[in-house]
Amino acid sequence: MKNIPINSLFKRLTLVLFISLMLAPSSFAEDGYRMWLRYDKVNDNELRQSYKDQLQHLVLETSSETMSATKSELKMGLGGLLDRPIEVCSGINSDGALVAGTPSNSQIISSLELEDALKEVGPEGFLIRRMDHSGNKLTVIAANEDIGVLYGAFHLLRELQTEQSIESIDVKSAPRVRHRTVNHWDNLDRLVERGYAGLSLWEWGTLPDYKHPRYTDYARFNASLGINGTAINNVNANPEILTDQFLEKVAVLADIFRPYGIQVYLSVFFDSPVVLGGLDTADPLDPEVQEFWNEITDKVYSYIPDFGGYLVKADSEGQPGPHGYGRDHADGANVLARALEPHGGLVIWRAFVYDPEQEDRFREAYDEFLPLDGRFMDNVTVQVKNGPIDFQPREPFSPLFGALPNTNTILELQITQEYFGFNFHLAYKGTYYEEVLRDDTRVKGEGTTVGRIIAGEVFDYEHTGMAGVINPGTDRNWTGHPFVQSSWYAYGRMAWDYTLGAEELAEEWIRMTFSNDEKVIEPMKEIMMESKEAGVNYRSPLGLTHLYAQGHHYGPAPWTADLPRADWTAVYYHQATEWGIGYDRTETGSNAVEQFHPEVAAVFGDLNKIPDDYLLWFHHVPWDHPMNSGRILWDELVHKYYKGVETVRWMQETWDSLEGLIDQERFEHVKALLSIQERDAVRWRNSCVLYFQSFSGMPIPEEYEQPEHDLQHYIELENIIHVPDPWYN
Ligand code: GCW
Repeated sequence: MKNIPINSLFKRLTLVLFISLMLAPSSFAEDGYRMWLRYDKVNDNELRQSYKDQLQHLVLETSSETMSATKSELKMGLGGLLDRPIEVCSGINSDGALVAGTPSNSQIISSLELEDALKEVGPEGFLIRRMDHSGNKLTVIAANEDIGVLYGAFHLLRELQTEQSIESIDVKSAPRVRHRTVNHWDNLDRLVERGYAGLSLWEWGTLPDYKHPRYTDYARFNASLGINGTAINNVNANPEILTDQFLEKVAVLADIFRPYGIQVYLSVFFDSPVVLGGLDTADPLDPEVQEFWNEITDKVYSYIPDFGGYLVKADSEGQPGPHGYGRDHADGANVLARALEPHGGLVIWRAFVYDPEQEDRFREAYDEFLPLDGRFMDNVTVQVKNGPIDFQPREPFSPLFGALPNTNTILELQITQEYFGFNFHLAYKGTYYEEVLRDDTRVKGEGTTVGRIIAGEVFDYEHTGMAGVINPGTDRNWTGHPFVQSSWYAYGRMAWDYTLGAEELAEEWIRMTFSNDEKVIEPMKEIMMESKEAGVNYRSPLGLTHLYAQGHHYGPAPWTADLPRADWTAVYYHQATEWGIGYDRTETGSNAVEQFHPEVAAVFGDLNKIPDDYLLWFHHVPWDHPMNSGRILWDELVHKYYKGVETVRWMQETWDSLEGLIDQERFEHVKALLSIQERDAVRWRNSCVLYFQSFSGMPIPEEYEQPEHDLQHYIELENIIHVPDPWYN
């Protein structure tokens, strides 16, 4: 080796090191694992300094499990955001203390005379304030219970993550509904029904011994939104979940979630008394069946003392239920409710039912549940899916909201993208949730929104709540498509406060998950806000619905006709003929419109009043029906389908403008997914337009790009390519 002077060798090595650092992938590759709790350093130096001055040390006087979780979150969050470790002290040293606690666990908090304000926030709410204390300026997070302190800590961290001034912060926050749950459709073999993000999070094989760190992170993400319950297994339930083998494992998950205020619920199989108990019936009125449920429930509580309760899908899509024994849903729910009652547990009974005998699937849930109002025990709540058919990209609100004054009723929403392009398409559902929550049922006059009903502001519900069907799995970013995280986020925040808007939540999420740079926020927010409607337009505009290929629910198949059940076909939903299209749910048809309050029915039922978005949900109209735009129905339909594709192309261009402004990993991931989405949107559009054209016989106006292939090509495509990833076929 040549004799190189040490100085020059050092320079060369430094250069090599510098170049390799520039070229090497960052050791902090942004893979999305941290979701919205990234806690990266606040970029704005001045703001960071002001946070540092105001939050110099942390005072936390106790160490319950929840307070320890609070402490570790604040240490991690503030350490990252302020780029320096935060000192934890037992008392106030100087200006700039952050004091967190309850009047009973903190002497400082109890000396601050916050009792009156705390009375207003209940067991889970919190206050955040800047206050003076013996000449020192403090930031205070105060609550009645430890869990409120944890929620307050997440709130304060969010203020910093979104770069808000906390100089004169004054927050009073309490959840508007009691049960803010997420539902997993995870099977015990770890496949996730409608999952699209890998295998189930729950490693049954290594539980109860190995506590995967992911379980704690999962709890943190949920708690940061105020989620307080999780049903961890599929509603198409495997009875085995109630065996000791599984309960021992579930108990470990419950232990991990408990400090984060999250109760575990289990989905149960209605015929468990037969399958597990060896009885020859699961008749809910049989005393032996009652005894079975009492005993097994006592056992569940011996493993999990704060167990939340049972979630049940019964007499629905092949699941057994009380109807099999000549009983009704109330009988079925009450046998479980009686078993849970001594333990304070809840039955969450789903209203997702439909019957092949029923002429119009739309009507079924309402027709079955309405006569049962008032017959469910107090510790039962009926979980109503939105909308009345399923989780379609657009549905009118379910008429059950407002129709059950004497039955606790909660709203079920879908976060996983079963009908929105799986993990391949970008579809922020915050706008969808906002629509539903603000829909006006009119049952007690104007402003009787779905949100107010499920919050118990209209009827005296004891168990209020919302449930979100989430899909996280073993994918590093939890949700498959990075933007599914945003729907989870919006859902959780709206479950806490149904009055929050989709747009402000989109912005919060972007700031926390991607960047506080306005150059990122505005375009990304626009993409998110347009994305749901784009999905509606290229799949099923103007109130069309359920045009999916059967089974997987991904690609288009409006031609699906021959299936064992009519209500599984697409032709059942669109009813296209040479004369026209749409499902007549007015008096001349199934009259499902009568299930709504008369003021709502008067709008949905009237061709002149119904908004375009719902037209074909309720009316069968001719192809030349005049629309609000001045176009005839056929032209409007074509226009919407093309608009859907155009919006996706606009989303692609807008996304491209973000290159260099966000991390390259997620930039490229989403860019690739958007190109899949564009390809699929074109396929949807062409399939539907060509298929409906075979009835209308009308042309696709010349100004539009004409479909590349004929209808037959798209029909055959259904048999070749179901979904981009054969895993989901
Ligand atoms: O939309 C349908 C889904 C099923 C699901 C069902 C339900 C869990 O296609 O996969 O089953 O809804 O909500 O029970």
